[in-house]
Amino acid sequence: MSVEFQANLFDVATAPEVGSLAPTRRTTLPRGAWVDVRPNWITGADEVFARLVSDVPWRAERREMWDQVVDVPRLLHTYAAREALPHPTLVEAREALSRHYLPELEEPFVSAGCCYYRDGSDSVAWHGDTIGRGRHEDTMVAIVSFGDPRRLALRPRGGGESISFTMGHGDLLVMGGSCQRTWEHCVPKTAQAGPRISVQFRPLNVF
Ligand SMILES: O=C(O)CCC(=O)C(=O)O
Repeated sequence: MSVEFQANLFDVATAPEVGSLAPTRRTTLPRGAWVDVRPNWITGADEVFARLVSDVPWRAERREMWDQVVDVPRLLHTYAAREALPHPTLVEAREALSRHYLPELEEPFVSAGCCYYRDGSDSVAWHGDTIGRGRHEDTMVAIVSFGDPRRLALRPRGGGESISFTMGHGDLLVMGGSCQRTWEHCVPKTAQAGPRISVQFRPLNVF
C-alpha cells in the first residue's frame, strides 16, 4: 500500500537518538494500574518516522460492526517476536525498554505493533489489550509515538473518570500493572491532526 508522505517537511538529516529512561514520571492509578511517561525519549526521530511510513507493509483492515463491514480507521502491521524491525532505532528502543523494566516485568519486550493514524479522523476505540496474557496477568505495553501529537485517554473498565496524555513526536508512554484488564484506553478522533505512527512494544503473548 502506498501512503502519501511529504518527507521534505521533516528533518531527515538529524540522526535519531534513544535517550535515558531514568527520568520517567509514574502516575499510579486505582486497581493496581500505572502509567509511565517519558517525553521526548527519542530525539531526531523525523528519519524514523519517514522510514516507518515508507517501509512498514501497512495494511487496511475491515471489521463487522452491527450489520455492516466497515474500514478500521487506521493502518496496521505487527512485527512478531524474532521478526526483523524496520529501523535500528526501534531495536535500540526495545532493548533499552527490556533492560530498564526487567526487574519489574521479569521478561523482555518482544513484539512491535505499529499503527498509522493518517489524520485526525483515524482513531482507535476504547479497549484493553486483553487477548493473551493481559486478560489475567499484570503486564506492560510500551508505546512510542512518532509524528503529530495525539491524545491517549484511559478510563477505568466499567466506568469512572478518564485521564489523558498527549503523545508527541518521540514520546514514550508505558502502561503497566493491571492496566490492560482494569482500565481501557483509546485514541479519539480529533478535528485537526497530521499523520502519527504508534509503535507498541509488548512481551510474549500479549496482544
Ligand atoms: O495509538 C496508540 O498509541 C495506541 C494503540 C493501541 O492502543 C492499540 O493498538 O492497542
